[in-house]
Amino acid sequence: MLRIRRLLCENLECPIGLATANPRLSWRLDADSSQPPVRYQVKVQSGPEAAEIWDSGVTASTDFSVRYAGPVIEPGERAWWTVQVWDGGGNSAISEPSWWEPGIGDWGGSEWIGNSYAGGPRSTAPSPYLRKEFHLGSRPIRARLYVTALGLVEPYLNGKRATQDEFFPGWTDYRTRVQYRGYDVVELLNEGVNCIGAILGDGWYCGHIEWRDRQAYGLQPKLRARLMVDLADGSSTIVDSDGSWTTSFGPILESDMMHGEAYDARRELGEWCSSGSGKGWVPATTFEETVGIVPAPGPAVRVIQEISPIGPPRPIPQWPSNLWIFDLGQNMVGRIRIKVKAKPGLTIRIRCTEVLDAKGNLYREPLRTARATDYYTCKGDGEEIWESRFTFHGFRYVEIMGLDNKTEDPPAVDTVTGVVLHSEMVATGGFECSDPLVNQLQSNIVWGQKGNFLDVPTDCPQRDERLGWTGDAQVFVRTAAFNMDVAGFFAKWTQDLEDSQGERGEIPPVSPNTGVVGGDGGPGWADAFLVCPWTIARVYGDLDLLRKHYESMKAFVGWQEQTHRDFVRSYPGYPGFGGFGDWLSTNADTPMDLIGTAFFGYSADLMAKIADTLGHAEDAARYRQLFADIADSFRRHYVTPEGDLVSRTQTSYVLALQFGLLDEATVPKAVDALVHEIERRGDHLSTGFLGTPYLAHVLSDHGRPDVAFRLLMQKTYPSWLYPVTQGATTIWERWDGWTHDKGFQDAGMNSFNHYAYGAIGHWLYSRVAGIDLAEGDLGYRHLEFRPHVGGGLTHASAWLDSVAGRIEAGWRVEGGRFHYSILVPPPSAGAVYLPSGEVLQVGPGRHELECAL
Ligand code: RAM
Repeated sequence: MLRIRRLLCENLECPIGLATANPRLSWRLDADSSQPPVRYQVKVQSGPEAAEIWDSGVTASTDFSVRYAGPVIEPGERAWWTVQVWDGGGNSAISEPSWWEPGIGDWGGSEWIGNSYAGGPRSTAPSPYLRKEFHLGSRPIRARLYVTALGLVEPYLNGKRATQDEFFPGWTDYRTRVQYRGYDVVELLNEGVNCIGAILGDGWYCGHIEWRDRQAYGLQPKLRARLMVDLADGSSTIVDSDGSWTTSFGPILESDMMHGEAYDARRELGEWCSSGSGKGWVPATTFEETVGIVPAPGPAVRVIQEISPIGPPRPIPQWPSNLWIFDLGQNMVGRIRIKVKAKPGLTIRIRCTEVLDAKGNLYREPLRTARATDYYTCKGDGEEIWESRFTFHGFRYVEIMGLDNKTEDPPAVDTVTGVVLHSEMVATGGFECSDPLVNQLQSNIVWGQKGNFLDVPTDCPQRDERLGWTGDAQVFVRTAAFNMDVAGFFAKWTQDLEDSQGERGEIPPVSPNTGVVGGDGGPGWADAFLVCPWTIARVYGDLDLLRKHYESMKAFVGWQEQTHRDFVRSYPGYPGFGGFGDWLSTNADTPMDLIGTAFFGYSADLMAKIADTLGHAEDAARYRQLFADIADSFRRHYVTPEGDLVSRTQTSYVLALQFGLLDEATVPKAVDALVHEIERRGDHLSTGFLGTPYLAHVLSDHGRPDVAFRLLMQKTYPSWLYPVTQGATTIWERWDGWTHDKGFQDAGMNSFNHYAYGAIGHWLYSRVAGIDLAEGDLGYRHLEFRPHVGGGLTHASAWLDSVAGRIEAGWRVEGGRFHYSILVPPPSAGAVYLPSGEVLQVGPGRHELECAL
């Protein structure tokens, strides 16, 4: 049986607003036969029942995508499409219809509008409300709201939210571009008087970002909107944001991403977005802005799930009323919803942290200047349910102040709910094994991803930072692409990277650029500009991202070509940034220039592969030569005549081996030296952000999976499982964020939700369970199954809904024999590297294999 699921248009489900008139339409197959797809046909119509406007024709191909090449679709018109697929066994399936709509290029008479009051760099302003009434002469039959904001916006029509998107329109460098989306809002409109409204928030645009004052990009939030309505009488109406709108402040006294939201329910505006309301509102202010408005290429942020406290709250006795601490049992990112009953005018203070201190109080120091505090002032008219709108926190523990419950009468468990928010990404993979601590590690990795993929990939979600740190993202992207479908998410962020590129080609340490942390990000950070899109292209088989950014990627390598000295990067006096080194390594400093040169080699190698993939043979040859020159230089500078490295840190060996910088004779020596260095530390790693992601790979790929497993199963720090043994539910920034002997690490930098070290997830999927892409493969057509047994595990398995279809790999050890069950999707084939050393070629379908151990 063949079934088609998930129809995507440019990585999005049913988008309204696209940057191209010829979008790439793609589909995913479920197949329980092993017959590969052999033909497809995509048909596009102007309505579910309407005439056909384009037909790809029956195309002999195993591809899962095609670029639309039909007539131009006009804004507001919906192109409906279906795909039919035939497999080699004569089965065929037709998809359910899906659709897309182009956006608008022309924002007509709409203007940027907002409230004139902006607060200052250190004083916040309330969140403005905006509204306008308009009349529709007959029944609306089609209506689209195109909307964006500098800041954040929650758009309304006739008192109802026009979308469930959150933190919209996300974070871009607002000096360059801001994203918009279109929404189908016909159901929200009616004949006669209607009202359009919006609530604006500061967001990344003018609230606090990182550790700086407010107003990094602009002074106050602004709305831009176009509502286009077709009516039953054949006429149409456009409602633009302009000076005819009115504005007022309401209950949101302040809302800041770092500091929290203050809401006075007594100031609620009632039915502010319905006809006849809005008395006393003042005209909106119009603003001139030059920012480019572009369709959002990635998924929207949504409420994804809710978490209830694991038990009744614990009191912290205090006069005049107790504090109550709720434990959600999971470190999470999002909002706090409260349900309270209190006197009018009573203010509830809601604070949160990731961890508690030794006395059981909130441990707030690691938040640095982020107050992460919400205030809710009650109306006092019965049960009140509230959650913030424009702020998010990273937390497990929630402290409520203001309730007058006595110690023996705690507030109900459902006084607090954790509302999890992140960019909407479908779960595509899972890993599970016989060790509960490793399973918890996998869960922590996934929660690190949930917590830090809120429109941009951030280092951490809680303290006054939350930046798109390039290094962190590049080490984690491969793991992320196992756990969830991140194609759209990284397509968007790759654009952010390009936007932040400097004139000389350099890529900064954070993106979007905040204007402060600019310049060159240095080795292992700036390289995200190659690593991320290359990873996305490999995993999703989509070359468009590479094509789109190819010239800018070349410019990035060009900058390194201009600044090296004898192919060494980050030498003393280097004109760029020497780098952050092997950030947060443990008593093991790897020289900057060694790291720099290794990453320069990696860049050249990636660029050669990218050029090859895109068919730019000359470029590819040039980059291959560059790689050879760098590797040669690396050997001259960093390999001793005896064949050891001049720097004997684990990271030095790991980078040299991982990036293929050593000659054949040196490789075994480097592996031995690496193992020796690990054993010298009692089977502990000393690697930081740059060495850790490759450490286990290097060991298992050079015949020492045993050592990799010893590191994986290590329970004393530094190790992956140490935090797990301490009850961690997310990945910590530091191996020793908290230890029995020393307590908490330096509060100046001690996040408990930092996904970087979660990059071990890639190894769990690809070297423990064994699912990986073969070298040179795009989109899981050529698989490699490389299961490794060790660590006392008796079974391990993983699944992946790849673009080629479902892949599974699971093993168990029984009576000294290794049993391996794998599923290869219909269009793919693979090689299985059994632990016995045997290599088998497999085709589509389920295979049960076994060997002696
Ligand atoms: C820290 C960030 C991030 C890291 C940089 C170098 O402040 O949290 O994880 O990439 O520094």
